[in-house]
Amino acid sequence: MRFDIVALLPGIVEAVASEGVVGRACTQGKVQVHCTNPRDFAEDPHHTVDDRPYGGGPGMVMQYEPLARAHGSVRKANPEARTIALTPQGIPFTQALAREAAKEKGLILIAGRYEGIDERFLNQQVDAEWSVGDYVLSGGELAAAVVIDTVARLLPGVLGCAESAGQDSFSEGLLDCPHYTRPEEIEGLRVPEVLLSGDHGKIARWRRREMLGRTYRRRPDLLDRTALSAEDRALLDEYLDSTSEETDRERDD
Ligand code: 9WO
Repeated sequence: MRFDIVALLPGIVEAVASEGVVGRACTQGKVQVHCTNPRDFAEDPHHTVDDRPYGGGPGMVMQYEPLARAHGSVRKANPEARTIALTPQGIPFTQALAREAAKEKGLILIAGRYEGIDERFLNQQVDAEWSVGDYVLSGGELAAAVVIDTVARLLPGVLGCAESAGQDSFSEGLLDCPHYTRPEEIEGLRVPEVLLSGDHGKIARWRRREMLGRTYRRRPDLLDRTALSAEDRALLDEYLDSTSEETDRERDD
């Protein structure tokens, strides 16, 4: 899958493409990440890409033409790609959206800067706007990096079997269970005995119960969208009977 990123600070995105899971996927040829700087498509001597907002107000706005020329250039190299602008005004980028995006031949990601992108570019050249959270970053590059990492992990062969197992919980709309590793005890804190039992059925049941309970306590909104089986309901009831809200809240504070 080819990702093209139109960004004024490509180094932020290139860092993601050269390290870890995405870096390995690029080395293996499973993923291609190409950055294009709209400043290279500004035709004035100063390579201007922004200007003052009509109507007044603080800051600068990214101009239509350098973005459109850069976009036109990457579309030639990634013709079947959808074009996504990363903005605080976008629809929430979720695991479900990432799964859909992983089916695409390619993605063109527009990472703006300054106070915004000329609305005419968003209306004319962009298929969708995505937000990675309800906050304003200094630019869209970090958001583009989040999208690339999340989508790349879902592509066939990018993650090993063991790694991809970890995808399951969120793909079901649940938070993950707690994880522990050696030593068995540290500062008087022990690993839950069930995880040392070797009873894989009990361990799976414990993990499922923790996933359901933590999701209920920390992200009830996710549970609202998840149909629970009778077994899940029973596990959730067990969790709620055996833990106090305060304990969970303390963990979250
Ligand atoms: C800047 C700003 C400052 C004060 C009040 C409102 C404001 N909005 C913006 C703004 O949207 N700036 C953007 C910078 C222009 C597009 C790229 N930038 C950006 C993208 N900031 N944050 C994001 C982003 C993208 C995806 N998900 C979350 C945030």
